[in-house]
Amino acid sequence: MKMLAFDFGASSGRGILGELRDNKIILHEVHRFDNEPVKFMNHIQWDFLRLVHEMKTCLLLCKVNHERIKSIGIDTWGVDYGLLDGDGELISNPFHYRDNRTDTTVEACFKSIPQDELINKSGLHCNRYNTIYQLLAEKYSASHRLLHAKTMLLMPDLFNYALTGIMKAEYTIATTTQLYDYKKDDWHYALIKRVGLPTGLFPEIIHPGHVIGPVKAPLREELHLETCQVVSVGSHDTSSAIAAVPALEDDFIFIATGTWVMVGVENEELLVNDITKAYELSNEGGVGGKVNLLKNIMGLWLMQACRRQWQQDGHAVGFEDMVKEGLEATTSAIIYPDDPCFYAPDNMPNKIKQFCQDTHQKVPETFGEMVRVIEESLALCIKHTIKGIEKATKKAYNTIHMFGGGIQDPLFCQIVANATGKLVITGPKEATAMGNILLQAIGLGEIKDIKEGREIVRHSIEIKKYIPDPQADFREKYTKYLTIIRETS
Ligand code: LRH
Repeated sequence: MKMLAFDFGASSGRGILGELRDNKIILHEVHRFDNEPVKFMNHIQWDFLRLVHEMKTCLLLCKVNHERIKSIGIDTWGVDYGLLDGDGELISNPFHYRDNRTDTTVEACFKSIPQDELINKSGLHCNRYNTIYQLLAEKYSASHRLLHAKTMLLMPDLFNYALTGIMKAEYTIATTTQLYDYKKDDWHYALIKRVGLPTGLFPEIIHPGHVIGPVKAPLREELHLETCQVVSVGSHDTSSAIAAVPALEDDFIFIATGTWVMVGVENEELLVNDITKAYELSNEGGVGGKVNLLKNIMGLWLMQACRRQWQQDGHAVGFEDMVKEGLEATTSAIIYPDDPCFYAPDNMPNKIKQFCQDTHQKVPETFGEMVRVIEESLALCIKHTIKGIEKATKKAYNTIHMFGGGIQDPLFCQIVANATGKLVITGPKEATAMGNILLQAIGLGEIKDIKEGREIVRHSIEIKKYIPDPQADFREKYTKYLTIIRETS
């Protein structure tokens, strides 16, 4: 019997079967699908029913292949949610965090609670996409969805509900809302009241490794499934991925790479001070009782959005071509990857060119130069964030563990090693699915804890090392990066 991980990312999703055998974790991808948001009437929303359909397709594929599933775990990207009415029906498709409805609600929120106090209370940097600002957008919207809403379920909780009919809020994903109270391990009801949101919306919080309940009977009958339990994992994809870091040591820097790049460390508890605020660090719920101190950086989204634009312009360019061209190119230009101008999906190459022009730099012209600008700027942002983390935690870290889809780009891994001057250890590529499976195994009592899980990962994957190239000198570029962030913020 195997465990099934559903890992929904912001551009694609996967259903992956996993099993533990001979102290190894073995994964088998059953189904991969696109997760394309839909722009309709000026808003960007997720096609939730399509995603449920993909989940059912995956379960049917398992059936056809005679796979027996003992449990299912679901993880997704952070912050987004669906609202359910009193009958438990979904009121609308969930909105995409890149939708522009939070353009004004961040400032509106700070009128109820000053930014600094909000950070102190929630432990999170005020990212414009956090759930709190999205819920405030609901409150001010003429659609009055909040008036009809009885329950808010974050995306993984919504999928768990679709499978089991049970409404719970998993801890790691709840912490991405900016409405969670670390002191009480509960929703921050005082904060919720203070910003004028209904306190009844928020379901009971559960932790990773908790058996939520069986797949509900009608769905089992529809799909001819045997009884199978749904287990809460690190429902926030970042937290599941960190569970699968093949680290021996307790103190390491992690870099989760994908649409977003998350750079951080695992701490025992919440850490909020002037340094964490200056470096825009957030405390997000981790697995095994940890709190991840990290910065969410715009990430490979910049590459994905460039590629989309180039394809629309008639160039059949794939990621491998981009990496190849980047290897051969050089650039002196640098962007601040987290600049708000790069947030929305429209014409990314033009926006990057505009940024370089506005900051009086040489504008990248070729695909290769563009790739260099993106990857070197991301690496400099990572370097800066690590400096902030080291100052905030008063620790020095020697090793970086890098995992997720971005490690398929050796150019990026080497640039990160060169820019930070630290050893970069890569793997696993499918860290999120692996962490998801490990947390199911913990929930089912098959392995003891995260430490044991990480040892299993070490036995199971090929680890690659990138040593900083002593010839690569990023000092001048880092000074330029610091000037750019000063001038553009
Ligand atoms: C990465 C991620 C990140 C942010 C974003 C919206 O997948 O979860 O941590 O919350 O999605």
